[in-house]
Amino acid sequence: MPDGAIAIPADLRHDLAIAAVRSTIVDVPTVRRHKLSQTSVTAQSYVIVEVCLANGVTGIGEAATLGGPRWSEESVEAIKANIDCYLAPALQGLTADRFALAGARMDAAAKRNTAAKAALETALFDVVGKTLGVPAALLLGGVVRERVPVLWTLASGDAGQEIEEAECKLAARLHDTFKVKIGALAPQEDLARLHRLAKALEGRARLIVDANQAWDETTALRYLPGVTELDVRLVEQPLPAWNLAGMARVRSRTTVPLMADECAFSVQDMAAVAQAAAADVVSLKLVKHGGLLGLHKVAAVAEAAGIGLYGGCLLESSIGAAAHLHAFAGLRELAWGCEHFGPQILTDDLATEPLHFADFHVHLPPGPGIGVTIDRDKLRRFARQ
Ligand code: MUC
Ligand code: MG
Repeated sequence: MPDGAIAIPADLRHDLAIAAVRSTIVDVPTVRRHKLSQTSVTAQSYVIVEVCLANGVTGIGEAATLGGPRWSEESVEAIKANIDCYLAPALQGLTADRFALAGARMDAAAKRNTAAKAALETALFDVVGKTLGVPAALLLGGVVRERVPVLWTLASGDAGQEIEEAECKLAARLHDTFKVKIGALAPQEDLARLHRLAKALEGRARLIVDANQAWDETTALRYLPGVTELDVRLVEQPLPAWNLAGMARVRSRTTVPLMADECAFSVQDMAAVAQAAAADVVSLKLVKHGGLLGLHKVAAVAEAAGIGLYGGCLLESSIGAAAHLHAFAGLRELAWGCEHFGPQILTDDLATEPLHFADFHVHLPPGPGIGVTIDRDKLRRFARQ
């Protein structure tokens, strides 16, 4: 038995031996163009990771991207190459239950590459959960919540279309909070667009905005008072990720809470955001924190600094969204809800059973592991040739 291994029954240790790792790039169309300040997509590309054990059980994970290497530096082509050439080989000889050791081995094999690492760690939690018959959330410490309020993102850039879309989501009781992507238009155009949305939805829905790093400090100080007047509840990453001092100065001069997204990947990043007093809330995402364990560590650093928690996404399919819900399930607080609308913006689902959205919440999928199963026909259909 490897040194330091805990004494689990020999047959289970054999069962949990990692036999193979497979990675597949998939491209799934979206129902409409999704525009951010620095990219725009009409399809979502993921790397689906499968970890196969000696006992024949397979676990799944998903690495999401948004517009190739434009939201962050990872692209599906690079994610697949680094999984196949560096990260999967680093797991050789391990049993799938060695989550923390797997993370250490992957960190030794590759710097950052957090989306790739998160997909592999998710697959480990999924395959161990499916082998033991327990949910991943239980392996992480147990479930505090079985459902999370979930918002929808308005990102066509056309206020008329966005009002119509929001009305449909409200009528279906799917979403009553909307995140508006700003920064692709000139600030005054975005403010006019926000004004139309706020007026149309007044009293029936809440708005937050995400500039995806598009504004500089002067622009933020000039236009945030107008955003605040429209009762926008949260402003996400208005400044570039490197500018924590600027975020802190903007935060000290406006009343709307700021949320850290692209500036908060590692626990060290989170500590720096706290140290700089640069944000009131942080967006938690597996693609940033390298896995479920890393997400919980970043959440702990934020909690220690009195920074609120928000369940972020990168337009994951039901596979990646389920993984997030298992990570979010055990957080003591998740005061700002989540944004896992991804399965609904895709034209098709990669899981055999789509996630359950009802009463403005998304529900933790029941069942072992991450609670969902890959639909092999869809995996073949959307696999990149
Ligand atoms: C981001 O920056 O938040 C999350 C929702 C969305 O529309 O874009 C993503 C990325
Ligand atoms: Mg964001």
